[in-house]
Amino acid sequence: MTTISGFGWRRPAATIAALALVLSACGSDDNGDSADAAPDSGSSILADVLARGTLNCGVSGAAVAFSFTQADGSMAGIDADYCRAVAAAVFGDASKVEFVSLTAAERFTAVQTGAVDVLMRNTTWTQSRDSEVGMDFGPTTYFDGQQLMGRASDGYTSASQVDEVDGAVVCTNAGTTTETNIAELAAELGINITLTTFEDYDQVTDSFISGVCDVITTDGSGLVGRKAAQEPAGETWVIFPATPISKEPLGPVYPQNDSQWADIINWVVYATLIADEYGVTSAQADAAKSGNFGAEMVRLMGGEGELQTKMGLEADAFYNVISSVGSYQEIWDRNLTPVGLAREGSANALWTEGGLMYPPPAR
Ligand SMILES: N[C@@H](CCC(=O)N[C@@H](CS)C(=O)NCC(=O)O)C(=O)O
Repeated sequence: MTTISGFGWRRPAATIAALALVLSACGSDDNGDSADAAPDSGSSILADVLARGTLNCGVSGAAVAFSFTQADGSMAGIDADYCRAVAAAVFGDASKVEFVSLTAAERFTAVQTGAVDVLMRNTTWTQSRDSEVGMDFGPTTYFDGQQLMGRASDGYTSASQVDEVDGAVVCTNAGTTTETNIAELAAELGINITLTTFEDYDQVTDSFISGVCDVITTDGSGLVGRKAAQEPAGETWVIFPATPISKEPLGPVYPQNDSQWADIINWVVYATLIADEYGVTSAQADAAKSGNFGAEMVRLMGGEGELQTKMGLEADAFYNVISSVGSYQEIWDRNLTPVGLAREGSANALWTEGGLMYPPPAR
């Protein structure tokens, strides 16, 4: 049998107050279908964002390498950089982002109510979230998969299998695909685990370090990040099984039924991938605009045949994205390489290199 218990820890009220609304109490509802205040389907989020002068971008703030609040208060990570990329496209200024820190369980309400214009918070695209919750999903920015992490001193190795956690206290955060995946798998394998959920992943790793949790589980990238940041000296944390137990395609989420806004978010992501296809870096954005990398990059950078104005942006919107935030590879190198996440040979490689990253053509 799988038992589930929840801890009532919440983020400081000040963080949430920035939303200027009361977000739902959390629980473990993966679908987040408690909100019914979907934005007017006729509204233009782009017009609202331009009038406001900043992009409200939902992030975690506690997800190492994805969106992690630095000592100086700035936000670092691949998700944070995609917030900046959208701001660069909309305003020509990557700094015009208001980062809104959200727990996993809070995030969907924030999208549904329009408290954030876009959510970049290691969020998995699932059928229930896409169809039932009043949200739309953009292109995957990181193909992930769920794994577990235990202590080598408890006998876990990188070759360990999930049935080895029989009898263990397994911890994760509430409101995630993670908790439903592991509960379902434990039942299928016929093993007994005590599944304990916390509001925030800081609580999960703290409880792992203190010994309350025998094993923790989340997206593999999150485990790699936490291991890099928090593994105590003299202890070895082991990630297993080698093949993840689930598919976790992570990417942007935005309020549904605003086609223009969806196009903008989607093509910001594609622009970083197309630049990557041509090997164009931020330092080469001017050369790309001048034609050194061919006609598709000229269009994308705002030159002849540009298509950005058709989606309500300035012609040089994606030039601003690439010159200030960079290509997908540069975003990867800045955020994911330092914690040891390798792109080569993974699903996150370009399609030309055996991966799944396949942006549509800019024409
Ligand atoms: N991808 C999964 C899990 C997302 C998730 O919450 N991941 C953890 C581990 S990387 C996290 O973001 N922790 C940071 C936090 O709780 O703020 C989902 O969409 O449900």
